[in-house]
Amino acid sequence: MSDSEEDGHDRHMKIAVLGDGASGKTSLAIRFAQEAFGKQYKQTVGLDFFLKRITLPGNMNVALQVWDIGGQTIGGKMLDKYIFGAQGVLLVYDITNYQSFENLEDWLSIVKKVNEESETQPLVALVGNKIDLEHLRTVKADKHLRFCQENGLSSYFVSAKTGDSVFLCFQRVAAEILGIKLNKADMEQSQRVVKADIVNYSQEPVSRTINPPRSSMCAIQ
Ligand code: G3D
Ligand code: MG
Repeated sequence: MSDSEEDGHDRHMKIAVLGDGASGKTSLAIRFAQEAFGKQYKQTVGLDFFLKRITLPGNMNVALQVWDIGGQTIGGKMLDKYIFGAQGVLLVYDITNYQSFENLEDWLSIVKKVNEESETQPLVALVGNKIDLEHLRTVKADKHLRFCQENGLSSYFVSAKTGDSVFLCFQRVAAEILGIKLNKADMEQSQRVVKADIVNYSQEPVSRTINPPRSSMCAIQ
């Protein structure tokens, strides 16, 4: 990376991935950051985050810090810290598991509560995962869309397993947060080109991080 890019166009961003256990949060984070669908990856305990750089139009380099909630459930003690300061929140449910969709109200209300006193609200996106299992779908797309409309959420359907729309989802969320418009060509390209560096967080100067994580809570992937 050249000096000018460092100076002018680098952004850091925290994205928190929330939702019921087994909805595919860890799989999505791994698919995005490491371009893999993990067999060897264990059930998340505690909290992990992934850092990945992407480039948006205008040569904007964005380091996305993706926080994977791990085994936290609604009401978990660490949730507030985990959500706090995120510019983006992905609310993930499993399209084959109706309960995971019903619980979104609760997940969303936690996000609202955490941000009650802050001036800026995070961008929240609704992510229906496991679209490779369309034949097992129990949450109709119009329910998903209505929930988005009612709550002002961006809408995505993805599959961590096949990788369908995963990069696109993170890319569009980042672009929306930064107010960058993606054209069709940008989005089509992102469907094909999914290569980017995985950045080791410890090499990143803390001063450039918008929301430095409490390192004691984090496992670096
Ligand atoms: P979580 O982090 O939200 O708890 P995981 O969810 O990422 O651990 O995924 C839970 C299970 O769903 C895993 O299956 C994982 O392989 C599967 N899964 C995640 N995303 C997808 C997807 O897009 N399609 C399909 N078909 N399965 C997915 P196991 O069997 O390991 O429990
Ligand atoms: Mg997990």
